[in-house]
Amino acid sequence: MGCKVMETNREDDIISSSECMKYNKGVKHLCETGIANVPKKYIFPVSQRNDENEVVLSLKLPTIDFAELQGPNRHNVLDSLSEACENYGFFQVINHGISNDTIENMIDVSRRFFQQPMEERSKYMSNDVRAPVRYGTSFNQSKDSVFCWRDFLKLNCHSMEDSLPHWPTSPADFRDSLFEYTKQNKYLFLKIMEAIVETLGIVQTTGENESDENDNVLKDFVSKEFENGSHLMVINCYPACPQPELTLGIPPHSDYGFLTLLLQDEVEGLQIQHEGQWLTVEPNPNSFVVNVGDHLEIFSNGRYKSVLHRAVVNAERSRTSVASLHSMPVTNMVRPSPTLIDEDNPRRYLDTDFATFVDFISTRELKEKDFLDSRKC
Ligand SMILES: O=C(O)CCC(=O)C(=O)O
Repeated sequence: MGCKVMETNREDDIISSSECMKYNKGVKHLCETGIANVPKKYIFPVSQRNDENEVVLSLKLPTIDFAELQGPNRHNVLDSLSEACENYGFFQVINHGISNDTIENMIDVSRRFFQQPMEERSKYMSNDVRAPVRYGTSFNQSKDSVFCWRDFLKLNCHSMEDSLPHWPTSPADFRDSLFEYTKQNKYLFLKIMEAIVETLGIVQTTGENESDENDNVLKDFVSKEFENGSHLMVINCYPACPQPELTLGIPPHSDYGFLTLLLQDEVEGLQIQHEGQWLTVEPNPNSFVVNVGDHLEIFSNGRYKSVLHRAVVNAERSRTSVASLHSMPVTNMVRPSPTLIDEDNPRRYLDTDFATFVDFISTRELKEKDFLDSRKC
């Protein structure tokens, strides 16, 4: 995996190839070798760090009660959903119907995966961004000049028949826990998408009194577009860091898909950019943090915004999060919905497909919303 030898005259800045190898094994491995300071490779320029002197405010995200969304109060919840997607690009979903056991098992088995010896974890190391399972570190380790303080396991989850045989078999309960979680996560995504499509008003429904019929029209639309959609799970491990103020767990980025459903443990770390300020999202047990991805921004012709977010690390506790990124099938073209384009609202984005995105990330160090910016008309 690539690791740049810095072109500099200062000897102490030259990163030897053996050090590169060490960094490519990830931060978990680095911590296991025992370190007191953050190596240079992980030190972000001051302008990109979490400013120690700035008071970072906590944010309670807009809350969407999934149970209420299914009941007579749906109309009001849809208003809140639409407002959250427009103004924050983020919301949290409570009463989502995924059992505590499924969620606890998911976090627990993720932690246990990363606690295994390096030989077990490294079986899944790969340079290939299309690999069905990929263990790695940083954001994009073959391109990043500064590494971030994160290891990850990325798993393809669609289709399940094709993906599951590639998933790790250790810990022994890994596949079963993931299978259950993935199934329920996909169902939740489809139901939230039905609500989002309804808020966008892009599906011709028949009027409020014929709600069963409306339900079916929405379900059919969402199932046709997303049932066979891509589903990538990213299990993130952010080990405790001796000098957290010098580095980041993940640098500012937006997600490529329609929606990301994020499950996080009780350790704080996620920050979102809101009105030019970084705000820390307070973890809320048993809820999902959901964010608008680039594809939904394109599909909604810019009405809903994919928002920059990042993760910071801390000196005391390791943090685990599980991001599930959902979109249309990888062979589909994503484009602004024709119903959202007219003279007053011209098309704002070019058509884009998954292959274009993969080419984009494979050829450069991805920064902030570079990809989406490249798709603007
Ligand atoms: O761990 C987090 O809170 C954020 C994860 C994330 O942004 C990602 O996996 O893309």
